[in-house]
Amino acid sequence: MENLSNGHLESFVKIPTIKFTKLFINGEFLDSVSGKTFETVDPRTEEVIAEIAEANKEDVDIAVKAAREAFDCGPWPRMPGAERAKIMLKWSELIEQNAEEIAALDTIDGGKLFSWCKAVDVPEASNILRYYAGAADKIHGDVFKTSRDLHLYSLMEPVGVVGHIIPWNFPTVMFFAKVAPALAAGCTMVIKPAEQTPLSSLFYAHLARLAGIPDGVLNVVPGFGSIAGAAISSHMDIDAVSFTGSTETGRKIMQAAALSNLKPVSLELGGKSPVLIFDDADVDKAVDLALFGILHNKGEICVAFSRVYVQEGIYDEFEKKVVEKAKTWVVGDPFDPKVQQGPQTSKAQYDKIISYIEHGKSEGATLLTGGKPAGNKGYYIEPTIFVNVKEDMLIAQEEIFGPVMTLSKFKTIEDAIKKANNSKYGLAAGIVTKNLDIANTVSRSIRAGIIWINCFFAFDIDCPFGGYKMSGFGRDYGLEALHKFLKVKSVATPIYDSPW
Ligand code: TXE
Repeated sequence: MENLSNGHLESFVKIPTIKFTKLFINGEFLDSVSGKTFETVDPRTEEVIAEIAEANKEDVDIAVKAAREAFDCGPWPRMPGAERAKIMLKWSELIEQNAEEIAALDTIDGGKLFSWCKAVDVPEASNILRYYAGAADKIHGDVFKTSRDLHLYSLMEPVGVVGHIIPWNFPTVMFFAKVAPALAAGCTMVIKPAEQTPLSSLFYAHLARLAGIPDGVLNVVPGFGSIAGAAISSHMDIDAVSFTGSTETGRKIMQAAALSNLKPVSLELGGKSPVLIFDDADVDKAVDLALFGILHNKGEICVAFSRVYVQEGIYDEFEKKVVEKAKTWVVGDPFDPKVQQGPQTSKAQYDKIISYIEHGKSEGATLLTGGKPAGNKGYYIEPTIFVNVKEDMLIAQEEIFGPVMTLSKFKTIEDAIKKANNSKYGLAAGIVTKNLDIANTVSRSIRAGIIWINCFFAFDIDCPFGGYKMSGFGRDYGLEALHKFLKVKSVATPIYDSPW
């Protein structure tokens, strides 16, 4: 394993000092009411990076009160959209100016590849802000053609105070995918980053203040899901919740929303995404695609191609080549530009993956490569490939969220479609073929929110993203996401002075 020391790496990247560790409420960094803190850990070294103020219910109440005040009486929802846009654009510039430091925060907190964070995730944060800033002054209702003497029209109003609950696998992109459309809509908000990766969101709060986002509009409350997260989803004064995370937690959030004030929720949940590789595919390219599909971000991606199905004509060649290539995959310190896969984000996630690998072995699947921790410090796991996987095995059905591929064979298109749809999840799916008929037929037959034909992880901010089945509902990205944070109000007035 290419696990280089920090000392060596610091010659080409500066590991940042941690500047922001407190709750951000009403424009100020504050200790929690209880004074409690929790540790955030570097998954490369298993060492504590910083003590972070821990929000509990009381802190969430204070943050919601600030957001409510900012919504009911503050300038943000009342500002012309173009003014909101100006501030959002300023924030996006500040992010660009601090890209290196923010990328390093996500790397030490979450084990993500530094080069990828700097080149993709952080610039994407700025792009998302710019996209929704562009929408902020184009939000409007309709005028209706009525059958009566009525002037009837609709207004699009911000939904109110929003709660965002963010996962740890994409701390930057998920933050902005939720925050930016809510800001454009004129909402105020309380954001709970994941307890594993709170650092970048606190830095973003600092930049939001510098950009001129008014006090109380954006509050960040790091803390645990069962306490701070639950306080958000059950809060009587939060008007909507937007969540990305596990299906199990999504269910709890929906339940808490139903049992409190019936707030609408949007849930982007787990996945077990298939990729179907047809006989006409270029095998070398398909191998690269399938490996990137499962190993990118160490498999901690809701859309990971965790189930690989290859048509029987090319199966043997594919199997041989994918195993050879997986063995050359470079696992190690995510600051090192040669490294392709860093450590899993947390000890809990590392343990979960290892236990699924053990389960796969005990269920009778055959391990072709990997299956072990990599190195003896940090949460590193070897790229792992299982074959002889039965469709009903746990490793074929459950989201492992790690560098673990199950590889199987299929005969016909019908067989491929059936296998692809044999999942409680429906987030993404891949098709590798040069045949347009196959691509069209299969993409319409798979129940998933996004279909990638001859590609993986091809996103654009304009393209809505979300799940079918138990992968959730509601969409991030695109103008569609804006609508999660808007309410339609209809207004009627008689045209003539007629009796109504
Ligand atoms: O997720 P949780 P966990 C999947 C993935 C992973 C598994 C478990 O399979 O192995 O989930 O990870 C907050 N009320 N995904 O346990 O719990 C929590 O603090 C309100 C897929 O870490 O869903 C964090 O901020 N909030 C996924 C966020 O929910 C609660 C990304 C996500 O954590 C809460 C992450 C509660 N009761 C994990 N409990 C994806 N779709 O990309 C927890 N949270």
